[in-house]
Amino acid sequence: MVLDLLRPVDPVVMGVLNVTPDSFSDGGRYASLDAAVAHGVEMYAQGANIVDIGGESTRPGADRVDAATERARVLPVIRELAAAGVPMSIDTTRAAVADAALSAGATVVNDVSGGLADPEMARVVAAAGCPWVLMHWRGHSARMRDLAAYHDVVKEVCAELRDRIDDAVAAGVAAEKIVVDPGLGFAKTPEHNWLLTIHLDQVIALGHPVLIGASRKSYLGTLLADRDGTPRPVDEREAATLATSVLAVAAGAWGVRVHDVRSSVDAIKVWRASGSPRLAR
Ligand code: PMM
Repeated sequence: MVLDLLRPVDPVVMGVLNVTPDSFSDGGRYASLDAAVAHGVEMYAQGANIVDIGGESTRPGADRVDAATERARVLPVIRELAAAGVPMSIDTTRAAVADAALSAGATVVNDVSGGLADPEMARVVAAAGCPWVLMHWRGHSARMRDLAAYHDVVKEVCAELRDRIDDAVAAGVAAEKIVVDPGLGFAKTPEHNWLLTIHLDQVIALGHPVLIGASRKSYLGTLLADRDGTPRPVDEREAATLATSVLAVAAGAWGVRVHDVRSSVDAIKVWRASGSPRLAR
């Protein structure tokens, strides 16, 4: 299953399930166990290849929660979704949370810090032998806005991702288990996000599957602002999100991380049916 996930015939759709009171788009919606499990099952039924479970908000400016709180949020959901046969990744920067989540039934670690936040993470992932999503990151959410300074954002993001890959491999993680993600919205201005989108080929040239997380992010709200300059609300960015999904997979991304699974799955099916080449991996 895990190897299939890393060598897909079709692009991978990762459905977002934040079990948090304060995530920017779905915060509070799936805070109860029943609601979270039902939503995970629903996304899987809609065609998600994997459901990404997060217990700590990474929205810009968010405060951290402690590890015990994060664990208590995600583990019951992971246990129930594992029993229901739903493949899951754990969205965490903490090795102890990742370790517990893998024991509870998650099979992939999605680390928005790319291994930087917790020096123990590489050891946990290497021991588990599981896929590891390394996202480009420069610091925790509270400081993120101050860290969005680049001379050449595409070159710097690629170089920093290369360092993350090299560190992971040096720590014993198999190179073929590594997925990279340019981290749209993380220490990035809207312009940085668009430059990374335009030059996605350079991220792909790192030689690893590339995951893109554009779903409902604030740069889409900025793009879609009304005549007064008021950003489009979070839950009205879906059409723009599915456009980003199609653009990402057409450019060669391995997968997309989205809140509304059905619309991206449908859009990717249209892209495939219209003669797009199979991913050559
Ligand atoms: N974005 C968020 C959280 N986790 N993980 C990866 N790999 N890539 C992302 O872009 C990403 C992520 C923030 O979005 P959310 O608050 O809606 O989960």
